[in-house]
Amino acid sequence: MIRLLLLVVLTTVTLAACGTTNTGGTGAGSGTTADGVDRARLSAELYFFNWSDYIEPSILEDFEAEYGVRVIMDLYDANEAMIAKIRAGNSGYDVVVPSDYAVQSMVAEGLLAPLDTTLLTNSGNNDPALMGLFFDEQNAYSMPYFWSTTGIAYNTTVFPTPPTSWSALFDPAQLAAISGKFTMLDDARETPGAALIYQGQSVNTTDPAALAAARELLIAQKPFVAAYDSANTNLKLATEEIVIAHYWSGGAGQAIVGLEDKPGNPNIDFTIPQEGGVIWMDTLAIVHDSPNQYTANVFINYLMRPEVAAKNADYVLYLTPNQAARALLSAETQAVLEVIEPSAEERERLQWIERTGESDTAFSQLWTEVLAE
Ligand code: N2P
Repeated sequence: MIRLLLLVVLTTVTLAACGTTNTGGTGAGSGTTADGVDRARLSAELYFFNWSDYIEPSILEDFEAEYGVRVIMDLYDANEAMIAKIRAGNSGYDVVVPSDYAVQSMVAEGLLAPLDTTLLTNSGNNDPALMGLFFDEQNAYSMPYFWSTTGIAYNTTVFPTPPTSWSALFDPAQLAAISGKFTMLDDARETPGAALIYQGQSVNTTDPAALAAARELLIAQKPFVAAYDSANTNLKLATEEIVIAHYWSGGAGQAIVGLEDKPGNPNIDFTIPQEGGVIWMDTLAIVHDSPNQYTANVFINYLMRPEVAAKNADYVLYLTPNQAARALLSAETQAVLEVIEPSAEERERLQWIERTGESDTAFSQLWTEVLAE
């Protein structure tokens, strides 16, 4: 009985306290609403620099309808291109989507602003196993957005048995048959990385001999490559302009299902070769000289709402780190995830790309040399 009474008293006190807090929060002078957002502090516009095919288009309209903030989005297809613009200063961008190693580089160069964790009330929806990763252990600068792997996407009518080795893309004897019918990513870390993995090296080695061997392999491959392309591999696979590609698993998912403006093709599949592949995490981060940091935090928090993250993942088809969103995914997405989510056995063969030193010079130099050949 005493216990029960105590419970009643405690409940009453708690409710009273909540009431006071709520009244205070929405009180005079402040534009704060029940969601904790102070409308008076929001900017009219927010500039979002994102990878292509990487957000469900109506999400930006929904955000504008709810908060009155117009989001202007520009696209990029490589971390290095994005970083170069931010490094130059006054880019005008507020929110960017750097991958793991790019977060490391941008933090080291002072290119990111710390997040305001008091505004990121939805961050607890993320899988704890995908928070605090090596590139930002406190998530002081970045929130997980999508993750996936890099391996080989292929057309099952041309490859009834899945390619098991990167030799499918690097062995000259196998390349003749697919000459002009395959693409490699246009990426200073991923593409040398695939060559290094094929040669049994770490994707992060800066050993000059290993890098020279990777460069030679890429140069020998180049006459057979249809294009270095990170933007339209999904489309080219779906239309069967190419039959195999060095690609991201989520992009393969997009090639299967299609996007708003790109068709799908059920014959596309994805595999991690026996030598291994890359695992990566793309993140939401705020540019150091963003004039709209409050709005940027509100936008990042919005994208971490379970129903928004689920809508996004249903379209984008990469793997969402948002645990609360997973149960909300469509049956079609769940089926595609079976194809693109690495198995436990595949996970053991995956490597993270890490920052190797100032500006990753060894890799940018190697990649420039390959492109110049
Ligand atoms: C969007 C895919 C970007 C993934 N096209 C690269 N980490």
